[in-house]
Amino acid sequence: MKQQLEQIKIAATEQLQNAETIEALEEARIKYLGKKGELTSILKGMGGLSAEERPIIGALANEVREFLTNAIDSKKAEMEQALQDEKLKKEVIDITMPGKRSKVGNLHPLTKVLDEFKDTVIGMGFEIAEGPDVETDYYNFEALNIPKNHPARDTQDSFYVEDNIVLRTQTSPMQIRVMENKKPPIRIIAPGRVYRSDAMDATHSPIFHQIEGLVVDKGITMADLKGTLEALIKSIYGDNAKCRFRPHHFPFTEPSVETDVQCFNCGGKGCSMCKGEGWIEILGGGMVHPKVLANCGIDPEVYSGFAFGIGLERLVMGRYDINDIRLFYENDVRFLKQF
Ligand code: 2NM
Repeated sequence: MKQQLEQIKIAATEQLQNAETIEALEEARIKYLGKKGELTSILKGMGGLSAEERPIIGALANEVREFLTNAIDSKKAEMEQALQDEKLKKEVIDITMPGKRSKVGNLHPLTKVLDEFKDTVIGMGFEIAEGPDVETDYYNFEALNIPKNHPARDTQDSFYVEDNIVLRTQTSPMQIRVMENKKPPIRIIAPGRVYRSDAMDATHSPIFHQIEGLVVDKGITMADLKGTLEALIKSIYGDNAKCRFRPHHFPFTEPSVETDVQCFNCGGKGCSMCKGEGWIEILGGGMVHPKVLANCGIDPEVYSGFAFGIGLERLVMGRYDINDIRLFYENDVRFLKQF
């Protein structure tokens, strides 16, 4: 038995020396020290030894077990340390390397141009008024002097939620609310989504954005309207931009105008962008109809005002040479990241 133990010690030592992985070490541990291991079975067989032999073999067996246990543990610790060192070496961080720039998005072109527009009019003393997309018939039509038989009121042209509830077709209902609640002087713009039952194509969308402006005070005239709109157009298209005013009709303004900007593509000569006209229509406006002022409790004998409305999409399309309105709503990053 003594010989057996010494052989185990030699064989185990050799196996440990050859072990190159933690798994191989574990294998050796099981082989010699495990429940069914070689050393363990010798210890189990000690019952058959004589009283003199038992303590001697027992001591030797313990010594071998301790020797192997220590050898395995220390080799295992060495291997773990080596693995850890290697890992640390591999994972070393080179702090001099350039950082990875994370991809940040950018503002939607509609938002960008609207923000610029807001900055400009805030500089002119306007405030921003925002309100609900869902309106009553009264605020969307009646208060604005839009007659009962007007085509805009038709269910063919507007989206009705219920009999008297409609998705706003312009942002002017917001201006009615402001006029009802605030005494002049009033200087506001009302930007936001508007809804019209149009078929989608390259230049039409049932949902688009409008910016409407409103100024009410004593002594406001057509000259204020022209001066303000000209200043706005120059802020959008540059100081050399030329504009012209043509007579028009809106139910809520009298007199009313449509305003064109000289084609920024051809300089007025006529091209595909302005369809040979030399001018591009960009906004409508006029002097607020006395009935509209009266509807809001503002005395038209004392006060007067002007208002205007601009389609945001049309503005941005002209500015960035975008030829299809649908691009705004598709959220294709290839489009969005260009601005
Ligand atoms: C336009 C054109 C002309 C307009 C009128 C009003 C209000 F509320 F004062 F009556 N707000 N906006 C107006 C006038 C809007 O959009 C093309």
